[in-house]
Amino acid sequence: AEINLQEVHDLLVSIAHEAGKMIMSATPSYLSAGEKKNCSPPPSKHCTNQYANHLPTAADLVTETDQAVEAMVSSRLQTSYPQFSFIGEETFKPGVTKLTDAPTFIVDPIDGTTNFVHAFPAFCISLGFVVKKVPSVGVIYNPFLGELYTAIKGQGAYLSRNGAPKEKLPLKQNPEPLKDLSTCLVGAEWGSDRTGSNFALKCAVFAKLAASKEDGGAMVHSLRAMGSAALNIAAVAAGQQDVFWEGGCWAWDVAAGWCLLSEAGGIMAGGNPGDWDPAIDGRKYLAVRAAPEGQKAIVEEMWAVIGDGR
Ligand code: LIP
Repeated sequence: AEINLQEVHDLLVSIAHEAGKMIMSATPSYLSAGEKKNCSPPPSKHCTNQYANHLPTAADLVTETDQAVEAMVSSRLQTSYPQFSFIGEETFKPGVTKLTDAPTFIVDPIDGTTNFVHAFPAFCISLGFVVKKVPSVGVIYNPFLGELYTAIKGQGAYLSRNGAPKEKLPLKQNPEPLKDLSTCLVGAEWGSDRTGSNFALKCAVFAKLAASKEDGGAMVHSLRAMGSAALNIAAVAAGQQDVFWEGGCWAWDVAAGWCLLSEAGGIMAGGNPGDWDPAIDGRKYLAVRAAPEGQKAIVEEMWAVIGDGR
């Protein structure tokens, strides 16, 4: 039977508000936050998650609130849609959890956990719904700022602030063309993997983006690292950032934002369906905002800078 995406959307919005209350009433502490989220069960020394591909680090935080919110979300979804699949950051099992063509909820209970524990106001709940691996509903809610981003495939993307009437994304109704990288505000994240060649590569990309033309760089307007992939993608959908790049995102970081972005006229390059399964190590995402022209040129320019990091 045809899936009623509006009903799915309405449920996700209601869940996002409930999650927001849980998140805002929590008192997280970085002293008590645990590490190694993507290693479950937590190994004693080394991360056994073959897909995470890194040793556990103190930059990969998880709190009791992440786990409690995911439990609430999965139980509400299970009650309403027992026939649909569920992938959640906190219950993902490496090598076992698979993204299939089945209708699937993909959930990050708190995206930007590091910000959450430090009370930096850029964290959110990210609720995606994908059908045949195509992002079909996206709901992202930042409870601190009261910002609710929503999208349904084919029906546009929207932002509502503190319950005010929703505004269509991108917020600028006539987005300017994208000239070249030197005129872009670029979101790029440090991520939690700070080891070896992967880390060196990230640093090299950041340096190339920021450096002056004389020094062989792209000299972008500036770099931002907001600390939440979902909010980064939402910002690109809104037209507040021109580009977002992060190597190493997981399906739950991007599923909801991807729907917003496509509906707002932006594009997600390098992560076409089939290449974004959490069990595939092809987790490279490049988001570019809506633009009457220049989108493709920016993708090419970014790939040239990123090189092997793609
Ligand atoms: C985080 C991301 C952040 C990224 C980190 C991490 P979490 O999600 O959204 O942008 O750099 O690697 O994945 O762990 O807070 O849900």
